[in-house]
Amino acid sequence: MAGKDDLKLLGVLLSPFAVRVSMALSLKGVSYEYVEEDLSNKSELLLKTNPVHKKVPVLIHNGKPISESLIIVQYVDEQFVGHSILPADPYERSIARFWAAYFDDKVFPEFYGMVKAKTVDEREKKMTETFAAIGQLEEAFAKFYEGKAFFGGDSIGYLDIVFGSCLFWFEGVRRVYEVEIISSTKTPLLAAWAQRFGETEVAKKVMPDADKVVEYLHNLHGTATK
Ligand SMILES: N[C@@H](CCC(=O)N[C@@H](CS)C(=O)NCC(=O)O)C(=O)O
Repeated sequence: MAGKDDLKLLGVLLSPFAVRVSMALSLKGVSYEYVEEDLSNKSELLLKTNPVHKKVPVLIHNGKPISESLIIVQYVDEQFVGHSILPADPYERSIARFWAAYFDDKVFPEFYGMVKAKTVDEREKKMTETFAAIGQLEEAFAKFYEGKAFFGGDSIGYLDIVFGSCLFWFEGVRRVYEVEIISSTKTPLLAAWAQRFGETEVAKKVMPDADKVVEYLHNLHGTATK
């Protein structure tokens, strides 16, 4: 199927949501055209293909747009042969979808609130909430996935893509704020998983450099890059 398909991905370099789609396409071995958007001046194509949210990522497959990263990754899995991303078992699939939604509804908003916080107090409040949310993920790993190399089992699956797409952000935040979102002391299972994930071919190929996050954070707060 790869080769016959016209695939265009609208993204921005630092968007973990766009990184998810790149990871899914890369796991499937599908080639695509990547188009970097300027979110301060959104393209007509973005506005036309995602008129409801006007956000990246958007995957345009043979002219048909799909938006929302969790949905796009599922689409890619269903549409292309090769590496399976979602678990085959319906119950396991539901568990993976539950934790993916949890990550996007709970973990990421707290984390991003911490990144954007304008005062130390606000940052600390958001940091506490982020740690609490991440703590739940550690428990989920222990309950559903302990003993496995990845959430997907022996190889990367849906949740690995969903959580793994944010690891470069966690690393950038660690360097700038000296805060470890995932650590071997508080979240040992996730820390070991993150290490394994970072060593995979897909992470090495697709994950942006944490230096870019460091640069972004310094620009955001008007501080100098160390
Ligand atoms: N739930 C969406 C989130 C996508 C999202 O927040 N994209 C950001 C970039 S990381 C965006 O396009 N923001 C532009 C805006 O809010 O106007 C997904 O999973 O795709």
